[in-house]
Amino acid sequence: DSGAHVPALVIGTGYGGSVAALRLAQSGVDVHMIEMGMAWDTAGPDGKIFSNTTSPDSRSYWLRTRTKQPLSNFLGFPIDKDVTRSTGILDAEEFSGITVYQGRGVGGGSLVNGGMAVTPKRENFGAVLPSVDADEMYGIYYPRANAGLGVGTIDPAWFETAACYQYARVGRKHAQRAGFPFVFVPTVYDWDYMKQEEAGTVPRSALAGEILYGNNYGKKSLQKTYIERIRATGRVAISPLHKVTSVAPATGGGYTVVIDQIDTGGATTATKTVTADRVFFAAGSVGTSKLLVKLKATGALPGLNNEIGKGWGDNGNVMCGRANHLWDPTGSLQASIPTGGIDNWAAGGAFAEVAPLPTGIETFASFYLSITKNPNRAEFAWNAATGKVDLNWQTAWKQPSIDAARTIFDRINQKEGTIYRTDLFGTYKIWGDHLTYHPLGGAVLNRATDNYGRLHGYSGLYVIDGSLIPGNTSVNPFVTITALAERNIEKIIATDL
Ligand code: FAE
Repeated sequence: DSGAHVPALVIGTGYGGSVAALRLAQSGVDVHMIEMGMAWDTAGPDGKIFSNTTSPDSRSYWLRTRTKQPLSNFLGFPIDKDVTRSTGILDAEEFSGITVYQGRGVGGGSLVNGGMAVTPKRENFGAVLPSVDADEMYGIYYPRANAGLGVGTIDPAWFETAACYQYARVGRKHAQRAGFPFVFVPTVYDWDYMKQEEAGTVPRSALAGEILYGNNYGKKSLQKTYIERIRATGRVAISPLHKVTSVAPATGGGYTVVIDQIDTGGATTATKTVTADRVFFAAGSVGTSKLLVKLKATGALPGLNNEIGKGWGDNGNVMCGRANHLWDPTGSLQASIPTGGIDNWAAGGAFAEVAPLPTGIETFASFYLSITKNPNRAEFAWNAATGKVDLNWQTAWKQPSIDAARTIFDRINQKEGTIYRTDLFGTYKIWGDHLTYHPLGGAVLNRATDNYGRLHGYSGLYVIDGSLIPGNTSVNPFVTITALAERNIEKIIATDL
């Protein structure tokens, strides 16, 4: 309520925010979490909380009148369709040179993501977070994060026979024939549930293609892990459909936080002001960066340093498809949770996940999301004329990612005598180089903040999400975001409270 005072306010309910809220509450601190998206705890008219990938409705996109699917075309035809504008689950946020996909709602990105839960190889960690003690991370915080998230690996015997992973077995065969190691990718899917999905004894979610607009059953999103434990503490209030617009020092100590309550059409219905002793920025790389850049430029937090908004990267995301021969079908039933990848990081700077194309029909296509070593970094800046924050990423900056991905797929195509698909991202376009699922950076650890996420210039203000990570993690990022948050909040609780 307006006028309230809270000891700790957390902006956002994704990985960083959930770790912060849980550990603060467990140490006896009352916490209020503010989330701009919906609660996602109530079934719609079809009896399900989330809408299906093949029939997106008002629940699917964040304030859009038309879907903006990552794969925009199929066999040359555009596949986007009109939807009712609402505070849906997937935000396709457009900046000048890149579309950044993000989850909206209680659970943040865990609501929409592929569930791939990957710890970087230790030899790569020095480049991921150079100022962080690797022994501590691999000895304590990565294990803690993996346990808290419920990470598990597919039963290798089941993988060999399950029809829904034929696409992954074909991906493995092609990788290995070209001389690349294929590795299983751990996930947060409930593998016993998926076995039952395949057996037809439970309602399907991964096997019904559910992913981008939410997963109704088998995926352990944060709602089923950290947030369930947060609720059990009884010390945390969560306010969905509330958006933080300002944080500024309060007279008499602490911070004044301004919050817009919005309706499902996106309109502001009330503006509330609360004070908080401590504020944790966990609005995601884009959300936190946009807030901090605006607050620094407009005079609410003028003492933030010049690293704010800098060091942003796309984790080198690039997608592509290959056209297989008719003797290499990838299956009409494809599990939406990828479970294997091709590792050419050391030699070629690319880690390619073998991804599903869950269209329900045989496509003879292999599809991949590659994470690549891309050195380009963009910067967020306040645009006084529009009253918005811009990002100066350029489309051409994906070229190093394309080059890295080609170290894998040119060789596979040569070996198999196959070609790239050109119909998935437009007409005659091979590379999905217009987007990222993995925004990282903008308030980088040990630059915009100290080595534990304390913002320089303001005691009691912290960053605890993907904006701390300088642009690249060599694998999918959420385990690293969670582990870093576990490390930082432990130090903050021990020394600041
Ligand atoms: P995040 O989870 O984005 O949470 C931030 C929250 O803050 C969101 O709920 C926002 O709605 C909320 N928020 C933003 N601004 C405000 C504001 N002003 N006031 C109140 N609330 C606000 O941040 N990663 C993997 O590791 N494996 C995968 O398989 C994978 N697949 C992905 C697939 C898709 C389609 C997408 C979009 C992402 C995927 N990711 C994956 C990335 C992963 O979900 C992402 O790195 C994390 O969710 C980022 O965590 P944060 O805590 O930084």
